[in-house]
This record gives sequence, structure tokens and C-alpha cells, in this order.
Amino acid sequence: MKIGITCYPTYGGSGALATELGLDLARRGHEVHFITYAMPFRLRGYTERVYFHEVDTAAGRYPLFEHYPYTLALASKQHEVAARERLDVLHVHYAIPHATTAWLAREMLGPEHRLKVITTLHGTDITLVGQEESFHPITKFSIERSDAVTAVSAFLKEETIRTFGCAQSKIRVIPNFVNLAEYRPAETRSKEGLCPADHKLITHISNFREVKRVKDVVRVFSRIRRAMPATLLMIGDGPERDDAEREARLLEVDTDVRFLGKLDSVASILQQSDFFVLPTQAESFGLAALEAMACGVPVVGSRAGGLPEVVEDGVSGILEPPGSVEAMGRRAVEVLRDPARRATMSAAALARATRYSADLIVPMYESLYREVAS
Ligand code: GMT
Repeated sequence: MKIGITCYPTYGGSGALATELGLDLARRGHEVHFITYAMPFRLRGYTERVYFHEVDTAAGRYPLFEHYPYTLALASKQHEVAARERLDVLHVHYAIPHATTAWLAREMLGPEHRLKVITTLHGTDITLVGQEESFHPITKFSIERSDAVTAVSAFLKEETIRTFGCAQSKIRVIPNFVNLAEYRPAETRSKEGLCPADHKLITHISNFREVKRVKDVVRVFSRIRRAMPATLLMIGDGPERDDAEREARLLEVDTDVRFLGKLDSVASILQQSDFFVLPTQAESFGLAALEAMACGVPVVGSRAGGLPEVVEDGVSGILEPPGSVEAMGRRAVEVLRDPARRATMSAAALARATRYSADLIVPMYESLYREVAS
């Protein structure tokens, strides 16, 4: 099939998932066209059957536009690519504004072109941004006008029904997936270059937005650090980074906390980690946690949103209510002090991750495409 994909191309779970999906679909013989304002960060180099179409974001080119109408530029590009390449499906990730521009692009096509629009809901498009008064009606409209809608967790599906009143039957849960060829346990473990050999390695990856509670990452770490030598690697960047750095100084653990910024490839770091920390306020799924688990790394995080669908408390990780940094730290220390328990938890994390293998989940999208296109 010919599939268009629109996503946020920068650092973030929805863009990562959309890109991995496109790459996997191309491997399965489909032709994939990414339509977005920058090359998605996981789209490295040339891949057969994968094309990238850049949307112009030239703000200020026309003096009348104080704010460049990016959404119109995106809809025009989606329409242009769909018409020229004869796309069967336009699959958009994150409802705002992608479901709306896709609807517009489909409306612009003549009746002879049967483009189908699929929207995948990822998280804050439903739980946060979409609920803002100004966005709610247009988000609801765009979701309802999509030919098919998927949510990355049962939690997110229920949230969408609750807050937007969408029909139960409209939304299908297709969970996120992980490429087990890339995210897998290390053949040999060596922390060289990451932290001193006798340190436990604790990792966090996110876009450092408020919802991620990155200061809590540092607080959990400081409880671990008090109990044993440990290093925290903070990967990613965003508005809360300064606060997290300040918290590390305040708690006097800053010499053992390293902020690495945005990294394209994280598997080699995850493979050497002892715990992955995700103490977020609301998490629809937690793709970064799944990728850590696929590397055999247990998760310590929040019992919030869809995270309990991925991590089983006490088995493949530790879950406590958001903000419970004391309990998260204490329970992580208990596991880290007991190598046999940590090994059992690591094996359980890996076993859990295999349920979300790309080989199992990507065919669910393929069947959905075939269904809507028939
Ligand atoms: O909704 C967001 O916060 C944005 C999105 C992203 O681009 O990072 O994250 C969401 O989508 C991911 C991929 O499906 C999920 O793994 C994350 O849990 C989800 N984030 C939240 O719900 C906060």
C-alpha cells in the first residue's frame, strides 16, 4: 500500500513510534511517505521505499502573517502528496493539529481519490492539550471524522470516550511497540564511559515537560544515591531541565547526575542501566519505559495512566502513585541491593517487552489499513 505518515518529527514518543512504524512498514514492502516540517529524528539515512516531504515553516515570509499558518501549509502538503503519489492511507500521529489537517487534505481531494485518514491518539493530545477549551471542539470533530482511530493504551481509549464522548466502537487499541532487534539486552555489560564501574546506573529519558515530573527523577535518584554509589543519566531536553539541574544541586547529588541532552540512539545506554525512572504525572503508555524493558531494564515509576498496562508492579518494575518519591526510591534500593531479585525483575521486564514486539503489533496496523481501504 501507499501510506502517508504525519507526526511531530522532534524528540518525543509519538514521533519515535510513527517513524519506527513507517520504517517497519517499508521493510514489509509498503511505500511510506513522511509529511512533516523536519526529518523525523529516528529516520536515519536512506531506506528503500521511504520518502520524506518537507512542509515549509517559513515564518515571516509574508509581512501580513505575524504567525505563519503552518497548519494550512501542512494540509496543502498532505493534499499534494496524497494526490501525486496516490496514497491509500494518511496515518497521522497526535490529533492536534494533524487529524484536522488530514481531514482538510482529504476534503480537498476529488471524489475519484479515496484517501482514508487514520488518527493515532498518543497522550496529551487527549489528556491535556485537547481538553483546553479552545481545542476541544475541533479535536472532537477531527477524531470523529477520521476513518479510523487508534489509541496506544486502553487507558487512553477510555479517556477519549470520557472527555470527547466518542463512540466506544470508533477507537481501537493498538499498543506501542518496540523493535527487539535494536532494543535488546547487552551481550556484555560494561559501564565504561557512562559511570564509574562500581556505580549503579540509573537512566531517565523524556522531553522534560512539566507532566514528566523530572525533579522527581532527581529526588528518587537522591534516595538511591544515599544508599549506594550511583550515577543518573538524564537524556533529553525541555522546559523543566533547569529546574531538574537545580534540584540536583539542592539535594547535593549534582556530581553524580549527568544531563546528556537529546540523543538519537539510546539503546546502548539503556543496555547498561540498572533502573529506568519514569515518575510522570500522567502517562498514556510510556514508550521509553518499554524500550528500557526490552533491554532488560526494570522501571521505577508512577502508577498513572497506561503505565500499569506496560509495567507490572513488583514483577517487571515498581509503581507508586505520582509524587511518592520516598517509596519509589526505597523500593528501588531494595531491588538494587539484591542482585538475584534485580535479575528476576530484569528477566520479567524483557519477557513483558516481547509482548509488544514490532512483529506482533505492526501487522495490527496493516490489517486496519486494509480494512479501511477496502
Ligand atoms: O502526549 C505527549 O506527551 C506527547 C507524546 C510524545 O510525542 O512524546 O507522548 C505520548 O506518546 C507516547 C507514544 O505513544 C507515549 O509513550 C507517552 O506515554 C505519551 N505521553 C504522555 O502521555 C505524557
